[in-house]
Amino acid sequence: MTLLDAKSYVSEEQILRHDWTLNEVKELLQQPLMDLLWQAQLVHRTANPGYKVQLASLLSVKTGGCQEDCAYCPQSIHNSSDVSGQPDLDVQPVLDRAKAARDAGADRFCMGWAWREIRDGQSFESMLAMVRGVRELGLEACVTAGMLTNEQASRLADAGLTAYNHNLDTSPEHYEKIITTRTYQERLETLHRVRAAGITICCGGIIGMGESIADRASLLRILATMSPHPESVPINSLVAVEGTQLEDVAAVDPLEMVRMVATARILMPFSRVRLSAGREQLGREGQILCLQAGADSIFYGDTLLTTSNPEVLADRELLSQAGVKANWKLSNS
Ligand code: SAM
Ligand code: DTB
Ligand code: SF4
Repeated sequence: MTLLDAKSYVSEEQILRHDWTLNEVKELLQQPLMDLLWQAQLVHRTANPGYKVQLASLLSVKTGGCQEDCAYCPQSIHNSSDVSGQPDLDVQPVLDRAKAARDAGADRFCMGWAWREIRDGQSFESMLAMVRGVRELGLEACVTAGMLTNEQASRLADAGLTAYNHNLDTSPEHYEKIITTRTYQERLETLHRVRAAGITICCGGIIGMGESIADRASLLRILATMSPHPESVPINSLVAVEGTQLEDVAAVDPLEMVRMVATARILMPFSRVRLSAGREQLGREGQILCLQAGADSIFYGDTLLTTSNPEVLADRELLSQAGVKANWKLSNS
């Protein structure tokens, strides 16, 4: 065992818990940064040896025109930045994009539909065909498309869906300031349906929407007391898009993202913590600190759903500067 082997300090049994209290989470979030980073490192290196970062590519299949009133979202019809106008993508172009993402080194392909809920019919049949096609390419497949029924969840599971993304976004206390057309409880019920169908859960939130530290802790506590933990936890920082209700909200300090990622890592040691929207505002050092704090996935490709994300070459450079392994290295080193 080497001097730097974290296993000499903590064991797997010690770090996996589902009974976190709000105060514990608040204390973790607010402790001196160096202590937080040290603790996150110990947990991360114990739970996820090898420091591998998963590259996930994202594609918006159905863009804009969404009935929900999420204050942050450019795809909501309630916001003046509604970005509708493009027709929904067909199955083959989506699979072509998935193949291109795989060839560039991604091993997860995430597809988004700006819907309040999935409806049965041609669009859902296409979604199932996309999931099957993405899986046949050897990629993990993730879908985010709002609420769903038990039957839809089980058909998605049969199609081979790896994960369903449905975020809680913020704390229950802050939630009504952000979304009024769908309740927190409905979100939790959707997550239960996904879990019951045997699909893994991708569930996280957004910081920088005017919430307090207690709100952040409250969101993290809800995620970390789920049993099992969500397998995937996206941490977004608000991309303040013109025309949305949150367009004028000031950008979060990059260290706030570092704290959020580190705390998520400590609370959910074995989950994939995804450094998601808002990386362009973080800068190189901010992103590297997030990777050090335990983020082990990024969205890879120059567009998220409707907003921009760092260029592929910039991300390869970033990971190599951080000394972190990702798939593209296999074919490029
Ligand atoms: N309509 C589906 C839903 O909300 O369940 C799926 C798509 S929705 C765009 C997926 C997630 O993207 C949201 O839950 C939110 O967390 C995140 N998101 C959307 N707009 C964002 C923004 N401007 N900044 C940061 N995250 C954002
Ligand atoms: C998640 O939590 N973040 C991604 C993914 N899940 C679907 C989406 C971020 C969207 C950012 C705003 C946009 O590009 O429209
Ligand atoms: Fe619709 Fe999802 Fe955007 Fe909310 S976040 S407005 S549900 S697309």
